[in-house]
Amino acid sequence: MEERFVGALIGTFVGDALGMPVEGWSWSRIARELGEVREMLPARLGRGTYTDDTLLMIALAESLLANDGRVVPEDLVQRFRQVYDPRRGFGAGMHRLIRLWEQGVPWEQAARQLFDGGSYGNGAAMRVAPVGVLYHRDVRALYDAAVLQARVTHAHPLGQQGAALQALAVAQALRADVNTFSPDEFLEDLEASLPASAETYRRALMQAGDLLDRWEDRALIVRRLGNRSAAHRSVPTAIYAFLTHWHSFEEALVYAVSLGGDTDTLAAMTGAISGALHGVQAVPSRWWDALERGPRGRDEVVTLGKRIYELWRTRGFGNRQENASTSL
Ligand code: RVK
Ligand code: MG
Ligand code: MG
Repeated sequence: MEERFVGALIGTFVGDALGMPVEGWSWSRIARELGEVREMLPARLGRGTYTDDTLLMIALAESLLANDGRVVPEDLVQRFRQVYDPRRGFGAGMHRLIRLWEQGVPWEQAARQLFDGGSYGNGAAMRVAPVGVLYHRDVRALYDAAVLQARVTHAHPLGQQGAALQALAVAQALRADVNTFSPDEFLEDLEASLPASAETYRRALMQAGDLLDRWEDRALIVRRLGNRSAAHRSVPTAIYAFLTHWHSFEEALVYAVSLGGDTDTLAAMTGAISGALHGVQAVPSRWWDALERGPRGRDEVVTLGKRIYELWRTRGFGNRQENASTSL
């Protein structure tokens, strides 16, 4: 179990690092110029370095640990500000939020000022793995915690529901038995966990189910499920990449990157789910060796995963959050 907690966090990191060098490339350009991405490629900050996906996941994990497992929006704001580093490729919304927070704008108000009705980017989903593992035994509490951590940056319901769906997928993979795993059952259970309001995601998951044997037709998958940074056009895609390659952490990530577009985030989300199923030992050693170390590096992420596991084990997580909201 501890290896699977760590696997979800490290899975985010590995996917982020693997996908980042080709972020923004089309699937056809990746196919034409590289064939596939199966190795950690050279990158601006070095091979195996991560971007905002992992940095914000680390901040969320640290915040949960500092607050006894609860999501505390004001604490998250402080930690997001502390880790913010423009070299790590943040989304446009995040750059603006940092400035609004600096000006003293309260977090709920600041998040509503982004785009039209708040961001529906995948930024709240890409970082959510720590919530998925900590709350994996209580779907209601998990949903509320995932939504609350999303609201800090993503005021649009699609951004919040996407984060909740990704957390549900991580939790379900953590609970699954690899020996009896069934992609169809996984999808059915996931759909059943969604509230009625998450209609966009329910439809996307049904679509993903219909396409399970069509994964080699990348043009079709990208057209139907999406590969950009809108949450509803990437979270279902990441779940799809996991499901069509559920037997192998490596194959799932290589496939997620092969879809092009928001490759670091697609692979980070696929990696979190696959890592929760297979555990950290499923990370190929050549990828493991390449991962960035030092402050907030690989070994610290492992420690965070272990500490969240300890928190879950000793505190028996499953209690409802007091200040949670299901008003989507
Ligand atoms: C750079 C219209 C909207 C929207 C709305 C679009 C990093 C915008 C990570 C926006 C991830 C983008 C990604 C991402 C994480 C969102 N109307 N368009 N209401 N809401 N968008 O900026 O943290 O890569 O084009 O809030 O969610 O690796 O720029 O950032 O790939 O989605 O950024 O949303 O993104 P943001 P985020
Ligand atoms: Mg990124
Ligand atoms: Mg990205």
